[in-house]
Amino acid sequence: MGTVTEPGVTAPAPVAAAVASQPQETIDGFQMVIEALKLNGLDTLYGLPGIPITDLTRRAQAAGLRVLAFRHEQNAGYAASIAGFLTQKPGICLTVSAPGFLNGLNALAHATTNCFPMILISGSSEREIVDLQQGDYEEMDQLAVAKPVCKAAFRVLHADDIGVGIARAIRAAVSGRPGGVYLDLPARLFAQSIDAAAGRSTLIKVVDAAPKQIPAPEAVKRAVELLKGAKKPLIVLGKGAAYAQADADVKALIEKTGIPYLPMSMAKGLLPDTHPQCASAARSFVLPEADVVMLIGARLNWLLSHGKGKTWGGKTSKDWGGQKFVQIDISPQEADSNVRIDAPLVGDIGSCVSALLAAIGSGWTKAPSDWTGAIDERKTKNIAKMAETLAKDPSPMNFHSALNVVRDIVKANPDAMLVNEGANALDFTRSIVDMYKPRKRVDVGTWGIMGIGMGYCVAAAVETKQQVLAVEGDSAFGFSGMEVETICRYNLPVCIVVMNNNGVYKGTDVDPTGRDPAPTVFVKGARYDRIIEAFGGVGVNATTPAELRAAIEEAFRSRKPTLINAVIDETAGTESGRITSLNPSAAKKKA
Ligand SMILES: Cc1ncc(C[n+]2csc(CCOP(=O)(O)OP(=O)(O)O)c2C)c(N)n1
Ligand SMILES: [Mg+2]
Repeated sequence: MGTVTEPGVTAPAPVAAAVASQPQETIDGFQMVIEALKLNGLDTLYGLPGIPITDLTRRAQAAGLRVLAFRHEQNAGYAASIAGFLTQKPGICLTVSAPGFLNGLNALAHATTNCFPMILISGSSEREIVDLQQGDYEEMDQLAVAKPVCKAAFRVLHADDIGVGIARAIRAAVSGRPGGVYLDLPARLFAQSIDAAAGRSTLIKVVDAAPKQIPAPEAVKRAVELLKGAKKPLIVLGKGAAYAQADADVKALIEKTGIPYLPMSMAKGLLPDTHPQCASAARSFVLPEADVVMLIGARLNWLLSHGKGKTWGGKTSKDWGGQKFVQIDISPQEADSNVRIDAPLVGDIGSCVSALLAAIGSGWTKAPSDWTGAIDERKTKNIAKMAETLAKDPSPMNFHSALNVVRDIVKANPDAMLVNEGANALDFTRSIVDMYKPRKRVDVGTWGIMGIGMGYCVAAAVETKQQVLAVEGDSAFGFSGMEVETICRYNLPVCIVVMNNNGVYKGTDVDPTGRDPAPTVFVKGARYDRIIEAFGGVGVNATTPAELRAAIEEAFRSRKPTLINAVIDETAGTESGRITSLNPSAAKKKA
């Protein structure tokens, strides 16, 4: 290489002809990918090596990128997806071809469904062989398979198109409504050598990847008019509002209008859950009672009962309540997806909220006090009831007595990241554990998916550098449990609490024939804490709230990878947690 860049030093003179015939400095596909990512500030890869991307992981690490190598691609993918949510930059997941790609695909679909920016980069086999279906090593038409579950999918065949490929993937992932993007990089691409200067000149540093989208003034006016006439207004904050990082303006809008608000699960903490206008503790009162509801980055999907039915004061499950809706969303197609949206406000959440703030000005009459007073009354009653339940100290521990400990710890450590999955372990944590700061709670999201746990823990620790606390159902933990090795290997400050009730929802089911364990139960009295000990982490078995508290506090103090097996009464949970009614058999029983 030295002969090329410094011909005067190494090439003997006089040899003009020889110099001209020397090879020029070249750059290969691997290096182009690395430089394209770096140029765009994408400095962390979540992946799993193998043909054809092993050298990409090695060389990326050598080039100063952070490479987090997982034990299963699904977990790397979930890590990338939540990195996208936390940073507004696409999280990158890197996998091998066919099986590795398919393992990562679940996370790509999850990112798209949850509107998280993510790029799944998978190596793939030789196009000519794949397209003739001649049986290549790990043969699969990955681009075609990825398309239905992602926002956009691209394949790059020539090294001098890598810059464009990565720029397109970045723009697709973060602009408008964010989502998952697939980038197919065939093995042969990595080995291509092209002229270095010419190659580098094709790289693109993406300018303004997620341009602001300013709402139309008449749409702002329409929304303000609707809010102005409301007697019982309500704001619903979705995880889109958390993603937007418009925290100060969202807070100002809520406080200026005096409108009570409900945070969806991952919007908890956007304002502290203890905020006087937070209506979480009176959810079942405010939804049917409200007359005007403003959705900020929240979709009227199943998590909000589709905006209709009994939850919203409708007489039957299909009936609409009497609410009028304002909906702030970046996608113009979101409005009217489930019920009529009277005032759609299309734009990015930051721009929409600041436009509303400007339109409202200073003379706004706050939400009527008979409405806010009625909410406060319900809240006070429900909070007192909950305090009573939390104060109990049953033996064995139940979800409440264990989560009372988690609640105190999160209150004392508001910067810690909380990862949460399970059924009862999820629902009870969401309602019991108050959050105090934005984007500190990450969980199962739109699909109620199991398996995000350890991937989220890794990314939360890597991206935020904060202590991570994971509250995991014992079933939920099983989906990604092997990544405790990853957590130990990178020595991440992650404390995992496995809420061990011996099974899915409960540990009490039996096989009526007496032959096998019931499908919902696991080995009784399992010691999940011993898993992490195999990798040098700290394992603790906690049977009382006091033991649980001491163990979490020590984990936070030491910042050592820790897994606490919290022994929970196996009779304490309910079928499917809070969503029993979605169970076909449960519904039949009721009828
Ligand atoms: C990928 C995936 N598979 C299966 C399910 C169905 N499911 C919902 S909750 C759950 C596990 C609940 O058990 P656990 O995590 O132990 O929580 P618990 O209710 O016992 O606290 C399962 C398997 C799912 N949501 N996602
Ligand atoms: Mg369980």
